[in-house]
Amino acid sequence: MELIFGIIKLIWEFFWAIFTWFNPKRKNKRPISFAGKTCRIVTYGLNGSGKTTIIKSIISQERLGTELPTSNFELYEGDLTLDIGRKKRLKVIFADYKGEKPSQIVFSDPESMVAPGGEKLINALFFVVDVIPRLYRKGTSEIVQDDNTLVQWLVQDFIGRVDKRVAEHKLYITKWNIQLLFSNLLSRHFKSVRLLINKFDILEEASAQNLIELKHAELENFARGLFSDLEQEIREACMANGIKDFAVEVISAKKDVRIRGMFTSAIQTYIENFS
Ligand SMILES: Nc1nc2c(ncn2[C@@H]2O[C@H](COP(=O)(O)OP(=O)(O)OP(=O)(O)O)[C@@H](O)[C@H]2O)c(=O)[nH]1
Ligand SMILES: [Mg+2]
Repeated sequence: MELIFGIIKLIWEFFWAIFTWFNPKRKNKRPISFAGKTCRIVTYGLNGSGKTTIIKSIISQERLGTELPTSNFELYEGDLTLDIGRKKRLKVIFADYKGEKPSQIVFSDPESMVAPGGEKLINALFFVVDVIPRLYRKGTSEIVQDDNTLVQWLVQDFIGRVDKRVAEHKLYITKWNIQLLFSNLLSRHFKSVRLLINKFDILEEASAQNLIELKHAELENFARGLFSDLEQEIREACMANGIKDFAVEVISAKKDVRIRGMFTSAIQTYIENFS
């Protein structure tokens, strides 16, 4: 039975190829067929930068408890419906490395990210940075959840605290770490890289309350400017490794701002492979 279906599929592909060859205008209308395909994404960034929040806001799904090869990372899996002209379903797997030791990402390859022969299957890499660290209530291990408290804390010494956090990211995501990461993830599947500047809502809130001198229209440039040298390092690494799809996005994972658009753009190259 499978053989018959295989032959029918081949015949169909053959005639479709001839049809589209003589009808270039119709070529773009061919349905995208990545049913059964899986997009694999790795997140990389300092602890507290928002990697898990970004993943959860994309897939809106609780953590899978089934595949945890080591304690270094967690895997999240989701079936997404994308609106790309027409609605399409896609499976996505995120490898969420805890932002403690860069070596974890290099030496720990979950099975679902590697083909049986050892070929890496990762399609995209998200670097995640932010402007404010995870805060704990004084003298406790209780995490501050209230965003207004975060805003108030940040504006007490806005430039000093933002600069300190940005410097931490730059110590964590160095030119050499980027190279190490790329050499570890590189394969014919690896096509897209993003630098995600997260927690933009904190800057927006500080500006809205007139707690900082930046106007709303200036905020995005300000956020990008903080990481411009990191952006350049990543861009150069992409060029050196033949990765054409690199972009910077200023987002707010917790508020689900620009997340879906960012994600759709980040997997566009992956989707095109199946067009
Ligand atoms: N205000 C605000 N807070 C955010 C945003 N994204 C994440 N957070 C908060 O930042 C903290 C850290 O987020 P996580 O998603 O746990 O960060 P992580 O990068 O996974 O951290 P590790 O697992 O320790 O590496 C949490 O308290 C989140 O609620 C955001 O866009 N805005
Ligand atoms: Mg996390």
